[in-house]
Amino acid sequence: MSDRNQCLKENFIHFVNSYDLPELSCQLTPEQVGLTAAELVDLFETQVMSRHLDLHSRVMQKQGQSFYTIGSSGHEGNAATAKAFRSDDMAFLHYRSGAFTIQRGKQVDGQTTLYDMLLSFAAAKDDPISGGRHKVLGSKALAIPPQTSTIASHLPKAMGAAFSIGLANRLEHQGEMPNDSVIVCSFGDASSNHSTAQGAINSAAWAAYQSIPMPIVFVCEDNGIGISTSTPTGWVEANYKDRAGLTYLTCDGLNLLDTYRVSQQAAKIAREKQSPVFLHVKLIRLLGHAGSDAEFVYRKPDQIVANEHNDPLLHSARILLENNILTAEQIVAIYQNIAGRIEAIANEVVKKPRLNSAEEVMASIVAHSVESKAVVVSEQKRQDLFKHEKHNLDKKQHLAKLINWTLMDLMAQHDNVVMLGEDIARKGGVYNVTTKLVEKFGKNRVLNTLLDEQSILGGAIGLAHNGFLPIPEIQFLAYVHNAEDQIRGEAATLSFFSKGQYSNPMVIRIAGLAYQKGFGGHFHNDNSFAVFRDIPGLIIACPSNGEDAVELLRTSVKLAEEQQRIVVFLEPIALYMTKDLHQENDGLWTFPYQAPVKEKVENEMSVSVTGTGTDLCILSYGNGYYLSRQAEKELTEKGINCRVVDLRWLAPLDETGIVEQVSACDKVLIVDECRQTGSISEALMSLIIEKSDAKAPGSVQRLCAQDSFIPLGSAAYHVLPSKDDIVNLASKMCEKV
Ligand SMILES: Cc1ncc(C[n+]2csc(CCOP(=O)(O)OP(=O)(O)O)c2C)c(N)n1
Ligand SMILES: [Mg+2]
Repeated sequence: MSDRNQCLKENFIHFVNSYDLPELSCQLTPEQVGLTAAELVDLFETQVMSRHLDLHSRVMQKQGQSFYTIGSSGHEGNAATAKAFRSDDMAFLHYRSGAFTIQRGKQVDGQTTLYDMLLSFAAAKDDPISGGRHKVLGSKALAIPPQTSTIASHLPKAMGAAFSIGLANRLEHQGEMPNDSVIVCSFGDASSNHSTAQGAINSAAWAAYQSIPMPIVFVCEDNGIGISTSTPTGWVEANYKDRAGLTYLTCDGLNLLDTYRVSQQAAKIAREKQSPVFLHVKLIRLLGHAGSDAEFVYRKPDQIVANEHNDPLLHSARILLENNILTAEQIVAIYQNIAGRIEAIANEVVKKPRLNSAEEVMASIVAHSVESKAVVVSEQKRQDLFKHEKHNLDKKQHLAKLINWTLMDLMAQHDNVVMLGEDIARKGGVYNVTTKLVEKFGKNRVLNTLLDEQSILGGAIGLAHNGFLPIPEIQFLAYVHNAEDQIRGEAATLSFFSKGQYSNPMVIRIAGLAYQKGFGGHFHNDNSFAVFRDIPGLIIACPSNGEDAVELLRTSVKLAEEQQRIVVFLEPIALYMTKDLHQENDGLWTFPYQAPVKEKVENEMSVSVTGTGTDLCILSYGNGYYLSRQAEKELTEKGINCRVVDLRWLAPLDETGIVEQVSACDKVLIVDECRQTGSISEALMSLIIEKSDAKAPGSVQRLCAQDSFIPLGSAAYHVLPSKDDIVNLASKMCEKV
């Protein structure tokens, strides 16, 4: 087929000049929807700008100057949606929201939105939102956090952000978002089927059904197709029209007046009733899915031509002509002038430098540091807080209790900390780790969520957008996998794609790893956290004992707060209630609770070491460390002098500390309770080979779990490293069998 870019560009002028314009779906006048003539012209200009950005980005791509041409053509009516919202209503946008972004740019003084967007198209370093890292729609000044192009993955955080507005009001929290703001988020019709979209919309409705404020408008931009797959006629409406807790509105997205009218209604319901709205906007997609998409493969030529004749810009031209606001000549002049203007800006931006070193690219993986807002809690207040434990506070405790007390203190020190998860409130979690927190801090700070990990993690991102410091909990490690993209694709990339302007700090508590007695199966004993290990910037902490847990959890919250980091705090379930190390009642795995002190700890993310032996260095963490400590005793009795290193921080590894310990010993045994494949043992092996003095062959060995899932009951121990396995292998390595 002929170059549709060029056809679309020229046809507009031809159709306007010949008054060959599509029928309007309704006979609204600008006055009826509250728009002046000037405002309507302004919206039309926005549409034209968005269109020429699309058209020109394809020209740029052909010249090797633009790298991602997914556009907004057919969706330009979202200019009117933008106008129906305030510029401080945070917007999480679909990738076809060029016109929305431009229109919002006009609502805020001093913006150079076209220039900025073209910088982004050209991947120029000066692109103010991503610094040349991606073509993303976004702007800090416009309250548009940038989105990745993973469809629907931004809906859970939009839901969380909406929830955070009501929460901030209830807690009198001074956040980033005004108390009376609403959240707007948009997505496509095919995306509305995604479990992530379904989950987020369901969560919003679930909250609204219980009268929990949820000021959000879900804008479904329904162009009837997802890449090449048609959405069944009427499906979106049938699917969303009668959902409990959700108001369904619909409009003709090709008609600016109707879109503005209904978008205003949607914004009003969300703002005044604080309840969620599903705004179903019916429109079309022009120019294929993206520049690389050969639309003629799945759409007949006459369909393509008919679609182009239904161009929303032609609808707008008709409205302007019918209402005697502009003449055809004036419309064409606007169209051509804007084309020239965009070309001129594009010619400037392509001269701008791009990122040209790994250092530059990676500079925004971690956001900027901020001042801590932690308060010192008075002794009196602490006594009140721990009143129910006053007879136990000076006794040694196991891991679960010490985590619980640490959380108690942290919540008192940081009034923006909010915990959320399944069964964490009244029940106190499956293992009582969050027990009593809801009694002390109330149900607005310790939230029982619905059963949806995507909503828990995405919800946490949304809370963080509004200045909260969330501590979401995932009940079992295996249950993070259905929602991992919220960490991997969303939370972890936000700073990267926003040049550090947006961040979503949080500490994600996850109960996990194996060795649970009496509670089996691979879901409850999942021994793999490989999914987190390669996420740039992510921190992973894993305490093996209560004393370390206190320190690690405090440091995790500090890193989240001051460095805006995302921390995964992995809690070994099997050690929660463990009290003894070598024999019953020795109490060696219980520890005293130290009240928080303000002083800074020096090397906060370091390994810890037990023993000074030089025959063998055992590197381990979590349950493996506990077993290694048991083995250490037997090894010592056999005359093998070892030291046992607890990694504690699994990402980033304390490389210097590890190399120092390894270098002091003849042999190294890595004890890893996770699978041989994909476990941290692989990284440790590489580290030792790359960075420590060469060791003789065989002097560095791994003892890992088998590449198996964990079965029920005692069968589990066949695939997990045991104390005896450690003793046997270490003895063999040290030739003292
Ligand atoms: C999770 C995920 N799966 C698949 C894709 C690939 N993909 C990108 S856009 C798209 C179609 C989306 O269609 P729709 O939601 O209707 O939006 P439209 O492009 O039509 O505006 C698909 C399948 C993706 N980006 N993310
Ligand atoms: Mg679509």
